[in-house]
Amino acid sequence: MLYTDNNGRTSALPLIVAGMILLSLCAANFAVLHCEAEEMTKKKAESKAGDPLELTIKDVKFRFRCCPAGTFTMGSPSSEKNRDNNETPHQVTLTQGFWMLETEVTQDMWKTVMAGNRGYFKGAKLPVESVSWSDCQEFVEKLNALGTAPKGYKFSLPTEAQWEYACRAGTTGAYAGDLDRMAWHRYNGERTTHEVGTKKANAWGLYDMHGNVWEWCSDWYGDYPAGNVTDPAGASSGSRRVNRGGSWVSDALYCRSAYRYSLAPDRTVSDLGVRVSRVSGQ
Ligand SMILES: [Ca+2]
Repeated sequence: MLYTDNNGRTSALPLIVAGMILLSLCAANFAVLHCEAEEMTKKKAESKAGDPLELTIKDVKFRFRCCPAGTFTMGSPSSEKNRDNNETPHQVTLTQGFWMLETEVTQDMWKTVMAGNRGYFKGAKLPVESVSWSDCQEFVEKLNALGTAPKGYKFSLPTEAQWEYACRAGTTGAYAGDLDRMAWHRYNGERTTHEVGTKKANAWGLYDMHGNVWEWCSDWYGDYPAGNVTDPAGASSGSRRVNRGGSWVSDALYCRSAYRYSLAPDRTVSDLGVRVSRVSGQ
């Protein structure tokens, strides 16, 4: 659009000036992202289990904890009390480290990305719940579209194996520590969700992996493989997606590190939320 001044002359000057301002603003944004990218890359190379990484997305802080590449036993031993038959222990190797969100996704985080709140219980620091697996995929896609993950990284729902690896944080028992100190569950949860991060974290600094709300994983639910596996991503197809960790309404046995549950991907429940991870990949 051309500009006509008081003397009747036409000029593209305002447009040029506006363009220059816009370009300088974009350059500033790129600079911020560039710095973040360098910082993240540097941290990834040097990080050890539990190291923090903080992103600010539209003024809301997303804190992640480093889960380094490694091997662990997924599932439960036959000696574990209240175990289920679908928890066959097997060795899992994760060849890529990843960054797990320190807490469940809060309603604050959800609103920032999705422009609308979800949750039967309302509160900025409460975990989002009553979200379907499909809703959570949309959340991840929008989070990626914001461009806050540097080139070579993306946000994702954790795989079931990544989730259990992060939950255990090197432990091998039924829980990653003292359940009552770490989890809001049926007998201390007072029939509601609780603000994230108010119980004790596990050894890698992750809160509420046990209890508060169940967490969707990316996998289709299916039987575990017979032998040892590398970077498993669940069944190739199915009708239900995996949920992990138990909730404010769960008996303790459902909060076990190895316990597996699943629901149809369109289901929404007031004790089922989500946690995201940041992984390598385009
Ligand atoms: Ca949880």
